[in-house]
Amino acid sequence: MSTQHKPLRINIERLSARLRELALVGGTPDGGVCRLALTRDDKAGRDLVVGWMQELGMSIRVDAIGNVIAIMAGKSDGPPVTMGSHIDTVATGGAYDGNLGVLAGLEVVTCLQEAGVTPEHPIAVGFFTNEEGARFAPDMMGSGVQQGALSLDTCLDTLSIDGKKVRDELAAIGYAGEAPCDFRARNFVELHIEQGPVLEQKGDIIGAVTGVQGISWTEVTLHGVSNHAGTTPMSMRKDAAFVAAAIAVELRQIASDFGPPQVCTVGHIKLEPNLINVVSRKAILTLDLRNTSEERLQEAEARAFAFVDAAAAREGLRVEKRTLARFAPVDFAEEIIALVEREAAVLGHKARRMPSGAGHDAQMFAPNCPSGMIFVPSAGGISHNIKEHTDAADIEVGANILLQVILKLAAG
Ligand code: HGY
Ligand code: MN
Ligand code: MN
Repeated sequence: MSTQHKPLRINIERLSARLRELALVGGTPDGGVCRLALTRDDKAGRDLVVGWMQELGMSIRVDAIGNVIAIMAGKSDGPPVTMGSHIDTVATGGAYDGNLGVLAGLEVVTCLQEAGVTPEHPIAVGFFTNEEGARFAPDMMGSGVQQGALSLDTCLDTLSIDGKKVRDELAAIGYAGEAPCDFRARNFVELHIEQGPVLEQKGDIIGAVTGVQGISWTEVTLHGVSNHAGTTPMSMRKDAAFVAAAIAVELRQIASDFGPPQVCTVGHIKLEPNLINVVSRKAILTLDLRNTSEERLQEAEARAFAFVDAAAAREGLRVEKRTLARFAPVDFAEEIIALVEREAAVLGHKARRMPSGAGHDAQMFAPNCPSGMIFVPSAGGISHNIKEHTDAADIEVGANILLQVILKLAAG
């Protein structure tokens, strides 16, 4: 690796301009971003980022689940030191969740090329299909298939919440790639917004992420009997909406009884026929349980599922449960966590060690190579919300630490 006289730094104006340009793809009138996985907007976002990868002369591989990996050659061959994240968003998304990790990776490569730096090991930047899991469950689908945690065929046959198959939507946007889903990295480092309040509340700018908490997603379908809201005595009802609401209340109680870091969310409830004067014959709801402890997560699941069965039985409902996602907690590599801390210190910042409450593509790489994440603050701790924001000054610090971490890892 050639020597440098002045330290390399990222160009925050260029990175910010690209974040703004990508945020316009799937931009919503209220200033948010809706770029759900495998939609036309996702295709447009993918095409834009692939164009930037091509401008950098990177070799690009698209695999059978639509993951895109761009590679900058090193002096030697072998698995690349890899950065990346996702560019699909939830429906009420912002400009930074996922997008920052991908575009900061391209910014790092741009800096190295401008400085004439040829790394010993190849460097890659990737974006992974359907990280959010909002349209197709589970989340981290693309990176999970690529890194061996999920089955390609099962995922390709997965139906979206709007009744479409992954394989068909992938083909429709032209990202059903030829490459096998077998990419392996030498290291994986993901820059991401925290999406929570910790860094901001503690007055820190950098998080050295220690791992990702366990995630349990379940779809519950309750079958009742529709009936007249005015004439049906309460004792005769088989009311799916009532039990769905009771489950949502119980999940809040579980989180309260367990205490942090246990979180429980009912984010989706669909009623049929969903009319003011009809007792619901059907309710479909989703349970999202998370904890940094696998043991406590299993305890929370057991209590939640027992409540679902008992509440349904009391109301005389038939119940079906379907697992949508189940990932155990993941620890990141101490060598990467420590490297993030060191490079943050060199730049004058103390990195706070902290777990991630959100799932990330990095957790899929962790079993296969030393992996880690760098967090930057989310204003107000807000994410999955159109008001998601991170100051450019904080992004600049995080991206410069990513640059230095990658320089060290790629130097071998
Ligand atoms: O749900 C999550 O944790 C991530 O946003 N996919
Ligand atoms: Mn994300
Ligand atoms: Mn997200």
